[in-house]
Parts: sequence; structure tokens; C-alpha cells
Amino acid sequence: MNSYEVNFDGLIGPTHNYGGLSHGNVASKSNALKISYPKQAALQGLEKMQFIRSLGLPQGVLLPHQRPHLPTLRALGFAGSDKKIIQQASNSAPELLASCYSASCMWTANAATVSPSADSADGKVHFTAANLSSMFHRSIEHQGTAQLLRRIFADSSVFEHHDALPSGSHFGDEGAANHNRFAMNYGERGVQLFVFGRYAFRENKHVAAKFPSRQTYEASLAISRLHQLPSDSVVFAQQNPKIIDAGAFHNDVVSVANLNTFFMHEEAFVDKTRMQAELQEKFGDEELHFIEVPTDQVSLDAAVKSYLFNSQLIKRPNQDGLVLILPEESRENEHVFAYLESLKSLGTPIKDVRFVDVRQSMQNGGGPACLRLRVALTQSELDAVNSDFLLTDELFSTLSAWVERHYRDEVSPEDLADPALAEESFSALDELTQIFKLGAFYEFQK
Ligand code: SUG
Repeated sequence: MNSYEVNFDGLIGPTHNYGGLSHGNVASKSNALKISYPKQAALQGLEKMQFIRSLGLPQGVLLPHQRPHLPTLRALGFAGSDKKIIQQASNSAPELLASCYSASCMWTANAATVSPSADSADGKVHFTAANLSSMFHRSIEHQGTAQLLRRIFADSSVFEHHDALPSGSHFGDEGAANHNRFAMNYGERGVQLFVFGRYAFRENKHVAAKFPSRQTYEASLAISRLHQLPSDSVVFAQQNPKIIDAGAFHNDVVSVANLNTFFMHEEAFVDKTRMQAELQEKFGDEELHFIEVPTDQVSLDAAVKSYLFNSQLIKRPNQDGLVLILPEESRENEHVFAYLESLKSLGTPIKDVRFVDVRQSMQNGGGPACLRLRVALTQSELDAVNSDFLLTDELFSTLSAWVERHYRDEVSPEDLADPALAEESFSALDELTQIFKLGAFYEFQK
């Protein structure tokens, strides 16, 4: 049976702004409080989705969450009308207002961890929404994510959904950004690699000193249990703390995999040799290709700034080799570009490189790979997906026109205090639920 990798990209929401909310994310901090361009951001995201489709892959869409999330402000003690809540929060807790306004659910690599049916003991595709408990503005995403995933992947005979892990620092989980899967085909049994930053219940020999390690070993282990993955097809590996302190707050900032190819920075892991040996042993007779980028060609700093590894590694149907889809910023970095030029002649499975412009997202630390959640599906599973969420030319045009109609060109930090921005966002989302035939989906509609 045919099998596919379907990328579900986050449609960038109307309140996209630079809140400086993510400690340890260099781009988020360095662009804090700059003017954002939400219309441009959303159109860049849509263009990327359409580009991936043009390469022959099915492409899915995940919707923005309700932002500003006023129920969170109410839960934190702000009261009165929507307008009053926004004004009070703006005066006394602008960081909370910005958190509730963040369009961060666009980075759907953090929406959930997904295990394909071929790997799970019950033969179902498993989803666990990520609790994102390390960053407050992201910790309020998982309920919306879980609800949306249940609507898109609704057939319970095929799809199994798990709520986010218990919140709190012990089970910090950042979803697919710290998870890779290797297989010869999307529909065949594979090996899953869970990458974590620290142990929560035992002493850490290696731990980041400057920035938070968002993913714990215990969270990754719990997900492998929930997804019914046999221990002979999972590998756990610790991310190098040095690289977290250099600004790689998720593993997808320093590595990306697809099928039997693993493209990574040579310093990405604590014990690379053990990890590679275990992956190969569990993978079996077929060869895994490890493409390591040496520090003397691409420094950690260049890797983090250019987002070389936050690229989408994709397999075009009926074509040999893999294509690496990189952010424009990788082309602009002299050392990274020189490496990419040399990569073409290294004889690796990566045969082509392409660049996409997702600069608005990049300025908050979100590259092409952050913007997508990969779901490996067989043909019959793909047939069971709610097809309203699969991009077509028509849906692309409808969504582009919707963005043009509803989004502001610019949003400055002061604009978050303007209740009109909230109203505009809700009216855009209200129309979106009609486009996707969702009914009253958002809290403000109920
Ligand atoms: O969690 N940035 C996101 C970027 C997520 C990138 N995702 C992956 N690597 N998969 C984060 O740090 C910044 C929001 C702000 O500052 O306004 C932010 O949340």
C-alpha cells in the first residue's frame, strides 16, 4: 500500500508579534518588541505550503488558536469586559498580555508527537499533544491543539489521541521538534529517536547552564509508552547541553531526519557514537546514512543563526534522493552556503537544496521545520483524514484572500493594548471556522 509523509503546517495567526517571550531562543530575544508584519508572515507560510505541494507531497493545514486568549487572563485574575481585561493587563502585566496574544501555535513541530501505525503495537497512528510547559505563552496551546487534532484525525479505529502529559517541569514536552523517525518507507516499521535535554528524576551529568532544557527524558519515555512503541525500536539520546546554551532550544535546530538519512551537526548530541550505533542496530540490515556537519565548517553560532538544520528534508514521490528545504537565511550565511554547495557533491542521499522565505517566523526562532508537523500515513489512513484540512489550489486561494482581508500589515507592541486588534482577530477566526466547516470551535464563539 502507498504511504506518505504529510506535513501539517501552522497557518500563521493574525496576532503574530515579537513578544521576546522565549528565554534561550536567540531570535525571539534579539527581535523582541520589533514591529511584526502578520499579513506578510501568513502569506509566507502559505507560500511555503504551496511550494511543498508543488514538489508532489500532500500538504495539511493546522489552524491558529484563539488569540488573544482572554480565558487565560481571566484565570489570572483580570475581570470585566474583554476591553477592560485587555486594558488592565496592558497596564499592569504587559508580559501576560503578550503571552496571551502570541501566535506561537504556528510552530506545529511543537504541537504534538506523532507515531505512525507501523510502529505502534495496536496498529494505530498515535498523537500526544505537547504540554510545552517550559514557556508560559506556549503552555496554553495544548488544549487547542488536542481539540483540533481530534477533529482532523477523527476516526478512532485508525487514530489514537492522548492528552498532553502532566504539566510541570518534570514532564516538559516539546513534541515532534525533539523526535525523529527512521524507516525505509513511511508505511514500514521504523525506529523512533527521542531527544531530551535533561533527566527530571535523576542526577544530570550533562546539563545546560545558561538556557532551559525544555524536554525531559521522562516525558519522552512516557510518550513512547503511550504510543505503544516496543523498546527494540526506540532510541533515547541526550542533546548536547553546550548546543542548548548556544541557542538550540529544540533538537530540530541542530538535526533533521527522513527515511534512512540523518543530517546533523557533529556536536548535536552528548554521545553521538552510542546513539548512532544503537540506531543502526535497531534499524536492522538496511544502512542508515549519517551526514554530519563539522564545527570547523559550520560553527554552532552559524548553525543557530542560519537555521541550516531547521530545514525540511523531503522525499519527492518517484524521485531518487532527498531535497533539503532551507530558510533563505542559510543562503545568506557565507559558511553555511559554502557547506551546502559542497554537500551536493558529497555523494549523500541529499541531492538538491531549495530555499524558502519564512523570515517573519524566523525572527521568532521558527524555521521551515518548526512550521510543520509530520504525519506518516498509509493510503487508507490518509483517506480517513478530514480532507477539509488538506491544501488544494482552491483552499490556498481562499486562505490567501482571507489573510488579505483580515490581517493587519503591521503590529507594534503597543497595538496589543488596542481592543480592536482582538476584535479583528476574532472576526477573522470566526470566518475561518466557516471555511473549515468547524462550527463553533473557538471559546469566543460559544
Ligand atoms: O518555542 N518562539 C518559539 C519558536 C519555536 C520553534 N520551534 C521549533 N524549533 N520546532 C519557541 O521558542 C517566540 C515568541 C515571541 O517571543 O513572541 C516563540 O515562542
